[in-house]
Amino acid sequence: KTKAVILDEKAIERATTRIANEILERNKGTENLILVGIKTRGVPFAERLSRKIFEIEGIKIPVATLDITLYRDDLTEISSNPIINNDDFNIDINNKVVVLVDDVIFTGRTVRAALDALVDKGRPRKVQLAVLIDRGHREFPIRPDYVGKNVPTSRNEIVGVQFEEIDEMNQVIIREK
Ligand code: 3GP
Ligand code: 5GP
Ligand code: MG
Repeated sequence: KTKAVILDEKAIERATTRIANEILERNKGTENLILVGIKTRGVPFAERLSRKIFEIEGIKIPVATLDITLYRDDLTEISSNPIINNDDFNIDINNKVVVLVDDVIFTGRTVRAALDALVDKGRPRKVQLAVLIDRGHREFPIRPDYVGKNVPTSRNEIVGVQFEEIDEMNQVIIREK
């Protein structure tokens, strides 16, 4: 059951605009920038950031995707081993500034696996991390560079991210497992 709406459509939009500006500010523009969305909902979020950067700078930033599957018993019990799935990643990341994008960061294991996959594909000049929601409970020394909202959660809560591209509405809710 839904306990609370933590971001409504407007708030998601504002956070996306802010992060797009922060990415541009931190990197002094768009040169060599690539966005890499982590499936599933990291991908529409990355596309929104790319669109927003286009609105601001008039430059199209490429969006690549990574498919990382979490082995787990059910939807809420993530286990310890995210694995990289397919390999349709055909974009040169050598000397690029790669911004990894995911909807939620929790333990950090998914991002760790994504970094593994990335360094197999080349040598990016630097890698940064953007997430819409940081729900805490990290199990690795990984910290996002850009955060839409920090949402302290208990372990038996779930952050529901809904993007209209997938879920036909835009909101972020918190609910009980
Ligand atoms: P996403 O792939 O769009 O990010 O991990 C698969 C999906 O399950 C995620 O969607 C996420 O929205 C949802 N999910 C909800 N709660 C959890 C959770 O506690 N852990 C993980 N790994 N996924 C969760
Ligand atoms: P981590 O590997 O950091 O534990 O989890 C990150 C991945 O699991 C992200 O891709 C994220 O979508 C998903 N995830 C973990 N916890 C949640 C959550 O509470 N809500 C949602 N929507 N996704 C979650
Ligand atoms: Mg995700």
